[in-house]
Amino acid sequence: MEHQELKIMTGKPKLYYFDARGKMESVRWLLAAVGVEYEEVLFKTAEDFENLIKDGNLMYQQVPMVEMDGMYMVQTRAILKYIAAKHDLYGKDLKERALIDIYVEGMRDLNDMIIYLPFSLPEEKQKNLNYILERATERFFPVYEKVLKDHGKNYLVGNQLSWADVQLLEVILMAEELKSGILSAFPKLQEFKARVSKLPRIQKFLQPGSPRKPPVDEAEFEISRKIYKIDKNLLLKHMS
Ligand SMILES: N[C@@H](CCC(=O)N[C@@H](CS)C(=O)NCC(=O)O)C(=O)O
Repeated sequence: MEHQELKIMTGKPKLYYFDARGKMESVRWLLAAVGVEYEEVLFKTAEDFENLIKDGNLMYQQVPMVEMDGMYMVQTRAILKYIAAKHDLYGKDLKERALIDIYVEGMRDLNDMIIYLPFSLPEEKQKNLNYILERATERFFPVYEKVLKDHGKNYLVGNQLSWADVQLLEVILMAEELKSGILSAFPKLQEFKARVSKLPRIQKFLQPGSPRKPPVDEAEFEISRKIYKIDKNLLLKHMS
């Protein structure tokens, strides 16, 4: 037992998820941005997931789970906040922290819509895609474009890299996968993307062969439906 505890305290963080982006991808991004190496337990079947639940460490019988610093951490936002705070990507005071939360929550709204797009009913998919593109270009991206333009700094908050910048680059790249020219009306975001992509740790994460996962394809979508036992009738009807 002592030996086991020591291993948990000193080992690399261990990420438990299925072999896809999903909710874990932002955790992968943030760990990459702070230069922390990690291991991944990537399960592939409903049985693997059930076994993980039987181990008893998934508080809500849900993943993502990250084994880190002697804790079995669940709930994506809690995990991300912990990493951001631990590695100084969470502002220098309460107001900066609130701003980072405000920006990140908007980005997560957009990020979640994109993650859930494959769960659309086939006949609703195009409509949902259009809805996401409209929200990205008319609601979310104008906010971050204006922030960067108004303060003229390189990063969103406090003139230094924060969790919000890492999350913004992640969601920009996801949105570009849906529509390549989506940043055409956002010059500040284009500059931001180029700048942050060049930070050495981020650049490394963007290279082929890194732990970054590809967009979900049909096969992965079917695997995830089986793992989490998502019924066909539960597919999203109207994203809006
Ligand atoms: N609020 C949780 C939601 C986690 C969640 O929905 N996880 C899914 C996989 S992405 C899951 O484990 N589903 C199985 C279940 O809910 O039984 C978080 O953000 O981490």
